[in-house]
Amino acid sequence: AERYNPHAIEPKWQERWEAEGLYTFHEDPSKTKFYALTMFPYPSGNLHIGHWYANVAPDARARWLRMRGYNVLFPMGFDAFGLPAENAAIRNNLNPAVWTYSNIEHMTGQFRRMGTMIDWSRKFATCDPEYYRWNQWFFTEFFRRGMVYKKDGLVNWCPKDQTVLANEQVVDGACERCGTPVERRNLSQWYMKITDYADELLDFSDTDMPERVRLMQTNWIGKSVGAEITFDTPAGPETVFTTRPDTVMGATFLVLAPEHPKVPALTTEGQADEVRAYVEAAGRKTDVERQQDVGEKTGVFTGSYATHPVSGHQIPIWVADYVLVTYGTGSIMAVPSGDQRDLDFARKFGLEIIETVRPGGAEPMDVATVTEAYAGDGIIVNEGPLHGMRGGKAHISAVIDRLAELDVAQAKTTYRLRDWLFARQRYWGTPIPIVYCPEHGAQAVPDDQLPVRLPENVEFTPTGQSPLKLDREWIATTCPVCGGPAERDTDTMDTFVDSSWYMYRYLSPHDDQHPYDPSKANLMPVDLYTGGIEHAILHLLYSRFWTKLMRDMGLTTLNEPFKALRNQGIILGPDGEKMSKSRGNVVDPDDLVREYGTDTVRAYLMFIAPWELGGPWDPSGINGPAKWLSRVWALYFDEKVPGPEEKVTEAELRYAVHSGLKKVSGDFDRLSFNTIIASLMELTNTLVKAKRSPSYGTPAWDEALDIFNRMLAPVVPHIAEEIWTQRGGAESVHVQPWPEVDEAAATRDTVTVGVQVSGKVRGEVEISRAASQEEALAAARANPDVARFIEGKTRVKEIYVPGRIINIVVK
Ligand code: ANZ
Repeated sequence: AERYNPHAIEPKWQERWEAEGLYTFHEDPSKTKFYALTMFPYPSGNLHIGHWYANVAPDARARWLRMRGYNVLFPMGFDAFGLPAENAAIRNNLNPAVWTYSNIEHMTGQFRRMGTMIDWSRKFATCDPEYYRWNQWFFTEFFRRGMVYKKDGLVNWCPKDQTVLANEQVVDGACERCGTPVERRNLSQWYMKITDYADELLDFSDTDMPERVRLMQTNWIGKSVGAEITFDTPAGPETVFTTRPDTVMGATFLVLAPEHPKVPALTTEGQADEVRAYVEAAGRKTDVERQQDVGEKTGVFTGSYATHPVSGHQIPIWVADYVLVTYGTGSIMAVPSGDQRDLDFARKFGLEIIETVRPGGAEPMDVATVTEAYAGDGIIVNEGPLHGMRGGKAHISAVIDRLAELDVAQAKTTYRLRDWLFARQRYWGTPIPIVYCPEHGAQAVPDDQLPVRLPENVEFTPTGQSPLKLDREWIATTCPVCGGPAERDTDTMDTFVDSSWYMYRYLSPHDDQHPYDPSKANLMPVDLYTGGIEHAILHLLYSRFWTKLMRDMGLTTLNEPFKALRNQGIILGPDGEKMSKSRGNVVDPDDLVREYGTDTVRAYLMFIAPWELGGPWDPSGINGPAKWLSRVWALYFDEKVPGPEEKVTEAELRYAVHSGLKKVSGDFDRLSFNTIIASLMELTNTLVKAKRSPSYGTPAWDEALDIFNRMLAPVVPHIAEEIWTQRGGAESVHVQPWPEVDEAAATRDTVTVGVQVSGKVRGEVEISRAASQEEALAAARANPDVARFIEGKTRVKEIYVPGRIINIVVK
């Protein structure tokens, strides 16, 4: 027989599947829909091994669900706006659109060679005007509803990419994309009111997300329940935010962030030089450096004092960079006995320490020597209005009520989350559909003028300044209110806008009346969304937010776009490091496909590691799956080869097949892909043995080949299809039902059965519950206790009552 040659069969099947529209999704009310979605790639030029890793296993699972009778929607597109296209354009002096669309073309070909069941009729790129038109439509709707607004403020600026960044795009003080330290600039920018949804975004009850993702989003939103307390200072009243108003009696000084606007007014002449030098030095540090707990606390006294609102004592006002201007009110009441940072600071600068909350039964705090602040629960020990009340984070509401009666504090909830700054000073994005009229101010571009298209004939400047700024012809327009001359906004939208709602677009990718056809709403939510953990905050938070906006506009009834989310791990280079061109440890999937074929690469990527963990690439490891598929091929197509006889019984074969099937189904359900491949390999071994056993050629053997063929289909679709067809399958294996588990055959529990010879009990045998009559009798005859009584006699009748008794009648 022919040897397994993936290169002969894989392109053939890929073409045929496509020509026959095998994977085109059609709505079918008789089936349950399943929307499986993998995060769409950026069209950087090539699919790398990470894309394969992220896509192959979800594809196998989508195929499995389809065989199980679900109507599976499995689309793909391209997240096509963004800086790399623009940078490439500047380098090579070619339009970003040309670069982007040629990359999309190439990567679509690569996806096809991956042999996925993607429905390509739904493909789109977010840089298509037919797509970004709806970004603009959403923008104008939000603008009318007051959900987007423009405001001046300190923003993050990347000097390399020459654009502002959202807070979410600043990682450790540097640009998420290029790693350049981010500067602060005062600019007028567009924001989206994500903070209106902060509380709702903390509620995950309608979306099943991994704990880690929920935690990251929760921390990002950073809800703090506490109070505001106002202190009188020489520069006017100063309000602080505190989560521990119960410790107010222990507040022995105030601390202002170096950028706090009251700092100059509070600085006395004698302290002026020192304060100025300190503020300047702080400006050179990033927020992260400033918040790190390591290192000595630094700070400087302003020379002024505030009045404690309860005790009336004068307490010093300091400036220190561990207080951030961007959080709360930019100032704190410092409580050294309750907060470690404040204690370290007080110790260093010799400031007063007053015990506040004492745990039950404990000795009073020795404020002269204490080095550890007490942040837990207890009793408030200070003389005054809070004396004897319970203190600690869980007990602040009674304290706030008490302090509110005295007009000292009021309840306040603070969030770390800021509104989403989503304007970018770059070219390759969705133009913001706003025009500025000298008479009527900022006006949304009317619907019938959308899309506002990006101009195509533009000059790119090497400084990276947006060509939109230079294109006077494009900028000049008319006011939708008065028709007089007006100018277009030259900013473009953050690309995270594009990915915030793209999952809806796949439902009706060519709709030119709506962002998506409302009659397809029943196809949402995405039942399983898969992608990298790097999107835990940005993309996922924004898309959850967007769905809530759409819900409040009546465009969906859903609270969440994703019913469930799962993250895959990362495939590292053989050196255990992240793959990168500069390290030279990159594995190219195209090379692997050329050498081994797609099915082998697919199987290896599922086998290499637990999918959610990932791990280093082992170059020799791929030989395992390659050999496996050759054995599978030989199993079906080679003649029965002579060799040592094996003893796989029909019952054992059926047990192996059905228990394996049951295990693989469970593993698909749990997304445990590596164990699926392991089970299939193990089952192959049993089948190879069975081929040289008495079970060969029996009904159990035929059943095994049929079931195993279907089990292969989701994982290695090409070889499975070839086997299926050569075995006479008329329709594709990929439209066959997933086999049913025969529960009885899948359980190995054995029974002990008594054996009678001519009515007298002579012994007992242990056999499988699923054993056939033939197998049960064979076991009985082989039992030495029984054999003695039948030796040399003629067996006239043999009866097996399954699971109960065997009777052999002899003469
Ligand atoms: C007094 C106090 C006593 C505090 C105590 C804590 C413990 P979270 O939970 O993160 O919201 N804080 C407030 N604004 C700040 C700023 N701009 N920069 C740095 N720290 C700031 O933290 C809230 C607590 O962090 C607030 O409660 C405040 O210190 C500090 F035993 O006030 B606390």
